[in-house]
Amino acid sequence: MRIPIRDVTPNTVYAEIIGWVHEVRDLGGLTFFLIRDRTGIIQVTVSKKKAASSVIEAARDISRESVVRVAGGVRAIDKAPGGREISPDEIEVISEAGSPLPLDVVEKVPAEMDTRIDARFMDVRKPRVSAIFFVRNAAMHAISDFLFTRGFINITTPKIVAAATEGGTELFPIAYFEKEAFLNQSPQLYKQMMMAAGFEKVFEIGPIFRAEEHNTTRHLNEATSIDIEVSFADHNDVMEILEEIIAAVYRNVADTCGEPLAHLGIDPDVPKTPFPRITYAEALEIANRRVEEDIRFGDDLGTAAEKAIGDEMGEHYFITDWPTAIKPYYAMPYEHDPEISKAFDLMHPRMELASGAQRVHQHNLLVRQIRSKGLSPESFEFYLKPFRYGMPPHAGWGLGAERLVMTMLDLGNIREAVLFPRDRHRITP
Ligand code: AMO
Repeated sequence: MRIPIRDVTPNTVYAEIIGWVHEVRDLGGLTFFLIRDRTGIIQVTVSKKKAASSVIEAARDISRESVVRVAGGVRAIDKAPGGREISPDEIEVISEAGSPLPLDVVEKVPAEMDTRIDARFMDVRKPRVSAIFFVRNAAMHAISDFLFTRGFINITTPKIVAAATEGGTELFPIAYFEKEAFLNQSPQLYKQMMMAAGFEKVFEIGPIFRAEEHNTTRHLNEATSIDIEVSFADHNDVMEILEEIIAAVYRNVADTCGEPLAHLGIDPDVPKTPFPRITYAEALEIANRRVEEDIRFGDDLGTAAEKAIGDEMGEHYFITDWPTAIKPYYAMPYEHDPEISKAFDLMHPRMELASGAQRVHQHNLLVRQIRSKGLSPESFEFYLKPFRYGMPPHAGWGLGAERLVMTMLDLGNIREAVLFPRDRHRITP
C-alpha cells in the first residue's frame, strides 16, 4: 500500500511510494533517483550488481518528472534527504514525462514569471512554489475557522451584476443575453443587504473582478476578497476583528507550516495586536515630512506616500478617519464633522491589505451620498430598497487574500500568490 513519502523514516522496514522523478544521477554501477510527492523527497538507489533485472530494466529509461511507483526495503543512510533511502525491488513507470520539460523543476535554471505561469502545473511542482500555496491554504483555513467560531454565516453572492459597486469605472462588461451586465468588483452591496435580512454577521471569500488597466506587481484583474459585514457594530468593532484575524492567520501558519516556511526560507513574526492606528491627517503629515511631495488633505495616498508611511510605521497599522470625498458613498460620515468618515484601511508596511468602514444605514443620507458621488440612485434601487424597511447599523471590511499572502511571505510579485493569475495580458492557463 502506498504511503506518503514523509512517513518513510530511517526506521521503516519496507515502503511503497508513488511520486514524480525529481532528479536522476547515473554513476555507472549505481543510479540515484530522487522521488517527490507533496509531502517530501526520498532517494531511491538502484545498484546494477544487486538489483533484479526487471528493476534495472525499468530504471534505465526513466525520465525526470515521470510518475513512478517504487517498492522496496528502506535503510538509514546519513547523506540522503531525510536520512533514508529505498533499495527497490519493484519500479513501475505509471505515467511518462516527455522531454524537454517546459520548466526545470529542480531550478538549476531560474525561469521568467511568464514561462513559469505558462507551465504553472509544473512550476507548482517546485517545493518552493507549492509551499506558497500550502501557506495560503493554512491562511484561508485560519480565516474560516476564526469566523465560523465567532458565529459568522458564510454566504455566496452573485458575480454577474447589473451595476457597479464602488461607483468606479473599473468594470468588465460581459455579454448577458440582451442585457448589459458586468463581473462584480466587490460583494459590498449584497453583504450589506444581508444585514437587512437579519443575518447579523456574514462572510464571503470569493473572486472580485477589477478592470485595472495598469500591470503592476500588486494588482490582479481577478483577485480573491475576504469580506465580512457585521450588524450593530461600528468601524472600531470591525477593525478589532480584522487585526485579530491577521494575527490568527500568522499564528496558524507558524504552527502548521514549518516545512513550507523552511522551503521559502522565511519565518514571519506574528504581528502584535492591537495594531497602531493613525488618522489620515497624521498619515499625510508623515508622508509630507518624508517625501518631496505636497500631498493635500483630500488627495489619495500614492505609492510613494504609502511607502514612506510604511517605513515609518514598520508594522501593520490602520489609517482611519478618511476624507468622505475620497471614500465610497457607503462610508459613514462622522456626525460632528461630515467631511471625515468612519472609514479605514489596514496597511502592511509595503501596501494596503484591506479597507472597510462603518456604513451609512439611513436611507436618505445614503441617497444623498450616492448623488454627491455623481451616481444615480435609480441604478441602485435593488440596494436602496432594504434601507427603507429596517436596516440595522452595520460595519465591515474587505481583505485581499493575495496581498495577505504576498506580504506575509515577502513575495516580490502578487502573481506568486495566485495559481492562475489574470492580468492585462493573460487569460490562459
Ligand atoms: P477595496 O476596493 O479597497 O475595498 O478592496 C479591498 C481589498 O481587496 C484587495 N484588492 C485587490 N487585490 C489585488 N488586485 C486588485 N486589483 C485588488 N483590488 C482590491 C486589496 C484591497 O485592500 N467594498 C470594499 C471593502 C469594504 O468596505 O468592505 C472594497 O472592495 O487588498
